[in-house]
Amino acid sequence: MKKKLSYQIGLVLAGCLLTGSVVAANQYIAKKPIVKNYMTIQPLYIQAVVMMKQGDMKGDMKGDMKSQSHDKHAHHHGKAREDSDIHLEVDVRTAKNSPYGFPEGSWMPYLMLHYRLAKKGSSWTSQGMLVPMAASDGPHYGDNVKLNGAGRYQLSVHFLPPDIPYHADKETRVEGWWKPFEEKWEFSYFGVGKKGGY
Ligand SMILES: [Cu+2]
Repeated sequence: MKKKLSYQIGLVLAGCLLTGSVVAANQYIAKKPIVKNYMTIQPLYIQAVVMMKQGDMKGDMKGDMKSQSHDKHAHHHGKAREDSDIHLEVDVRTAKNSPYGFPEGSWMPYLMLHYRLAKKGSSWTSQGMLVPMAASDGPHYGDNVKLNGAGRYQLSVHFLPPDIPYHADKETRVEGWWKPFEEKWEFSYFGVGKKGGY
């Protein structure tokens, strides 16, 4: 009886932990997705995640990332979850009537996204690449990111078009790629475990 009760309390506690800190809720950085070059673009963040690649050892990456010579690995998988505050994502999908040959609503692959973060009222900045990856909320460009505490941040993202061929003959041609461009957004971060933060 006693054992059963503590088991039930354990379950309730586990449930609280799950709903409190593990469930991913998107924090959208743009109030509305923007449409640029026939792409719908929405930056957002969730709690920092564990990322793996084919050939990685199964199991908890946490010990893995810390113990072995993982510096070169960390490069491939982005920042380790425990060294990060958020997982920054940019969702890029093909908009209506795209002349580039990608169907509406589909994830836009083969882009290169470089981000820069700056904390308002300070000299703190951080930058890196957002790399393509798969997740339950769909494929996206992203990486784990360490911020500089609660505050107001500016996010700049530089978009490079796909470096792949496109058909150019009269019968099957699509439009040549758009020129590189940059977009800026601002957002407030309230800190790990806070509403609007993680
Ligand atoms: Cu991701």
